[in-house]
Amino acid sequence: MRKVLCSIGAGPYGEILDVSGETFEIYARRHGYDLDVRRELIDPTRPASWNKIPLFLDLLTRYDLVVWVDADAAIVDPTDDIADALDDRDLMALVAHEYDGQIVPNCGVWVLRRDRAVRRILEKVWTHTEYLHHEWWENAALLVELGYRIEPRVEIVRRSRMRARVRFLDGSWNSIGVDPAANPRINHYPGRSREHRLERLTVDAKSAGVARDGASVAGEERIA
Ligand SMILES: [Mn+2]
Repeated sequence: MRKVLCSIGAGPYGEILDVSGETFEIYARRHGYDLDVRRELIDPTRPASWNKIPLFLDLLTRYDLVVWVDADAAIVDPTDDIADALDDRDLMALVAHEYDGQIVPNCGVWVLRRDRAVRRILEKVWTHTEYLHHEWWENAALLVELGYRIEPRVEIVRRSRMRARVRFLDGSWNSIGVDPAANPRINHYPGRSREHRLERLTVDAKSAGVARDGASVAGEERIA
């Protein structure tokens, strides 16, 4: 199976990706992924977050499995391959975060299998220009395509064949501040300042590097 781990960090996100990307390299090497890390937007007419969609459409012509990790996220525990969390029937995988009485699938970590239905939903997501500048960007469009409404709160309102084929992953694969995992595999910092992200990702990258080398990490370098 041809697998690729991808991310985009353009402009001010380049510096963030420099840090998180170290952890992507460790993971890719360990689990036999190609690494496709972009420094430029594919469609600069759209907000950065949307650019993962054309990247997926391109990569899915060459790879059987695409794993996306946001530039503002670090793989802190590379022990397991996220691909192993999918059953044969699963076409995509996401973490759904629980907060404010809602359960919200999040595109910060997104696994996609090569399949016509996956290509179709990506193409439909791309057409939702009403969410171009929504605070959740393409994540809002994906939710709608998966049968959710997003206003006034996120909830399922329609049946969706694709939703039935989405594997909702353990929260450790996309641990965020409002819904933190006890033992994160990926730490993600949505909506945080550049300074906060750089600071936390730097600590994460250090601990990921140490985990690779099998050495112990000094207590003060760890985030509790
Ligand atoms: Mn993010």
